Amino acid sequence: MSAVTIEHFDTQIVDLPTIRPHKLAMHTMHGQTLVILRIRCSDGTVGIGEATTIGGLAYAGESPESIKVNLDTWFAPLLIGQDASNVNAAMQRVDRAIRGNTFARSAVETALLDAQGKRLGLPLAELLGGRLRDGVEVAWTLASGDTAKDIDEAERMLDLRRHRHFKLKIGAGEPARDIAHVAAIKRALGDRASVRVDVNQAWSEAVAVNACRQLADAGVELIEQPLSRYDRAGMVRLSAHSPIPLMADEAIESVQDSFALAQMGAASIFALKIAKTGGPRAVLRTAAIAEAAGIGLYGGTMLEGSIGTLAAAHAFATLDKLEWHTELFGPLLLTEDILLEPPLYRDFQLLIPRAPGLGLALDEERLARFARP
Ligand code: MUC
Ligand code: MG
Repeated sequence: MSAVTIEHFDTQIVDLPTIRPHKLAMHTMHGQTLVILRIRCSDGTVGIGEATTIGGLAYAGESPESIKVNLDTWFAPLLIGQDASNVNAAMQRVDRAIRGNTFARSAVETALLDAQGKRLGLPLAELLGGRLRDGVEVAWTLASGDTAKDIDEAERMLDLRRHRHFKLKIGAGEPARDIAHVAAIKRALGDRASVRVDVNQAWSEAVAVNACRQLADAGVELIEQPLSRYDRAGMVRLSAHSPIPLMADEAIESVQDSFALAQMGAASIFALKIAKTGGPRAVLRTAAIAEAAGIGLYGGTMLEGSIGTLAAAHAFATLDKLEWHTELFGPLLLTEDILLEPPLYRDFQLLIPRAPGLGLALDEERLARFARP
């Protein structure tokens, strides 16, 4: 059998509206921008991948524009002509030639896996060893910036049986006001839902020491990335004192970061994100480190559209334990989907497709409408 080679990279930036503004500590989103990658192979298969970040350069070191330029300028020439059916060899070539750029890398790894799955007739989860669940439970983020609106939104999600875990974005305001906002929401929802908070690095250790206690008293079950991603020692001290667990998110920008954090005892839960570690295959290495260290797992998102969301879902479906569930709701924050059949959310879960590869088909007409010229 002659080798199947990688023939062409096609990249597009797509700007999609969101259902409402989404307020994080570092940025308020009024839309979301996806970078869509298609890798065409010599056997006619086309693998699809996505690289998506939040707020341009506000969240991470890659912007949609830099991702597109780097895919076109550096990743494509490195991989064109290479064996498309050996994802390990292709990603080893990337590892040897390219530093960082985990978002772009994630799109490439996803597209190569999608093509390979289509070629072999296997869904991505099966290509990664096999699914242990047919769906993953999905939390919703309340981030309208208004307490009453957030409570209404949570009630609607409970009625629809779409979400029963809520993550509240705080850190932009005064800590006392933020904590009152969280406590009011938890009081309104009671035992019908779990409430978690994401501070997105906004607090100092001195603020966080008191806030962790107050949030615990309010019934919050976990605190995500309260301190700067660089403050590992602060996270270790805070973890030792906090009555509720801390989760590392921005502090993990590579598989190596996750090892260092595990070794130090900086957090008892890790937010896994394919974009932060460089793809669905790479994110499982971070998961393995966490599992070995007794750290709980949470399936995180960079608020990707449907492609990145399904890529992550396939990977998370292969994990033994996913105690803290996922937040793979990105497509639900967008008013438009660029797939012919949007991902299926039912009974608090996102269902994992069973068709080969990612198990999705692009809606070319919709994609063309929202693609940046
Ligand atoms: C983050 O920091 O976790 C994930 C969900 C959400 O609302 O924001 C993102 C980013
Ligand atoms: Mg976070």
